[in-house]
Amino acid sequence: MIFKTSKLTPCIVATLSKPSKTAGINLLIGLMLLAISFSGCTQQVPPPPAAVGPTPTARQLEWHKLEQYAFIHFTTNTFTGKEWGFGDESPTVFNPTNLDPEQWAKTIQEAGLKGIILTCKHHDGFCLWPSEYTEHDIANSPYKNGKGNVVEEVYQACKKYGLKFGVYLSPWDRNHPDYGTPAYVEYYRNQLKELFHAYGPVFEMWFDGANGGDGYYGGANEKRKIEGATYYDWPTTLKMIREIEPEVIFFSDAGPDIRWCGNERGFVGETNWNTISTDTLYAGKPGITELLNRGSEDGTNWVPAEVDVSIRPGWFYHAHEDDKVRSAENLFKIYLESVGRGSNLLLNLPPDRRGLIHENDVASLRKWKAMLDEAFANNLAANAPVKASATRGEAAVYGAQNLTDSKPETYWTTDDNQQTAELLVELGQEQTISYVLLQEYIQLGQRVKAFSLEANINGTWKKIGEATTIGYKRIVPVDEVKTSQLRIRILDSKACPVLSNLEVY
Ligand code: FUL
Repeated sequence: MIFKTSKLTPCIVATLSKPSKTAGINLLIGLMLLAISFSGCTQQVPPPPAAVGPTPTARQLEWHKLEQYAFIHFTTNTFTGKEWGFGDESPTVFNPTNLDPEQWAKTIQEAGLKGIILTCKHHDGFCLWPSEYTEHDIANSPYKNGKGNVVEEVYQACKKYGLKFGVYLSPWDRNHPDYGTPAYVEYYRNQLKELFHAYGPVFEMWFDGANGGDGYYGGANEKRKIEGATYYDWPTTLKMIREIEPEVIFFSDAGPDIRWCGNERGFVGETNWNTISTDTLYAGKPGITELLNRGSEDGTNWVPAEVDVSIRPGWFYHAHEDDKVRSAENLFKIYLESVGRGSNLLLNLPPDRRGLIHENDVASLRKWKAMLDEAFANNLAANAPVKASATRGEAAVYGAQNLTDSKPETYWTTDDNQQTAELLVELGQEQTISYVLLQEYIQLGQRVKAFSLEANINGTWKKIGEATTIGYKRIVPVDEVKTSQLRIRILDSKACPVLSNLEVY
């Protein structure tokens, strides 16, 4: 493979130079253009590659950048020991003795997580804010003598610690007498309006397809089945919310903005396409977990996966699980298999009966953060020279140097007909490497299907890692080696590869 450097640099300088505010610089640019035209520089920089398949919306792009944030499961279940409250729990059981959402926010912020999604209402129907539309809420609890509002407190704590705020409002409501009828959908929409008018911006709204059937339902104590595909009339509900909060990201199994990863164990597929075809999907549809976990290469919609997982076996706090908190090592593995495979991580941290994130959870989070900071402290490829076997139009604007310039808006790409290529990275001196991080310029679609990584060990290229898809981000743990040269081989791609970033640790 021959590694070429660009021969069009002067033309590109002229093409890329922005008009300057100062006359002196204007004159300089004028002189350069004149010199270039005299030197016979006639070659044109080719236009960027056309997008391939679906591409992310602006709000999805912003969501990708968050990478990881926290889930908070907190309700009457915390006090009854249940995971799914039946809906007949008295609001009087909700009585945290030392509730401190600022402790949650501080812990979460220090762990490097970027936001909180709060269970404003779980399946039991109990509302953490005083809702105008039900008596099954915090106003009828002893907390602050019925004057409390946990949603408000969490919202304010998020603001204070620079975190995004998100809403989980369970569609399945085992308390409400009207559940299963159109009147309940009206109730659900009223509550959404209540929340979205009171709090904003809301970065994400989370709703799931869980429906176990039986419940209290205002005393009926019976099983109620709904038609998952149609009952909630989601398009109308989502349109209503978007009018109040245009930038909100909607999560559900099937999107529309982001999808479930198909399990609650903390990983997305080794192959992870951001695309699926949503036309036949709906939240709670049986038999779709594998599809959600991997996405589909030829999917017609950009619906990236979110990995939701709890730091404990349950979603809610149970004292008997205090010694079952995930270790920092386990959280690190989850990070690599979620964020490291191009998904976002939604890590659940359930507050205890005091209303605090338990000491054991805090200790694990701190250790995990320290592990992440250590593993990804020193990017050995920052500003490293990179040569590509091919560059689009041989133009520097598309050159491999863009991979190590720390600018997410620049990228390396090849001519359209090229679906394989190689990149040679000079690390300068022998370095021990453990991880290679790659990012595609997903504004032009997800492309790469397979790649391998090789290290030059005493003049011989040794394969140290391989993976399939890249997407927003891919972190490949490689066989630890000492090397000064790394080779990235793009083995297959839907169309010409377009990569924006390369880091080595
Ligand atoms: C599921 C729910 O049934 C669980 O209780 C939990 O809230 C989890 C995040 O989503 O669908």
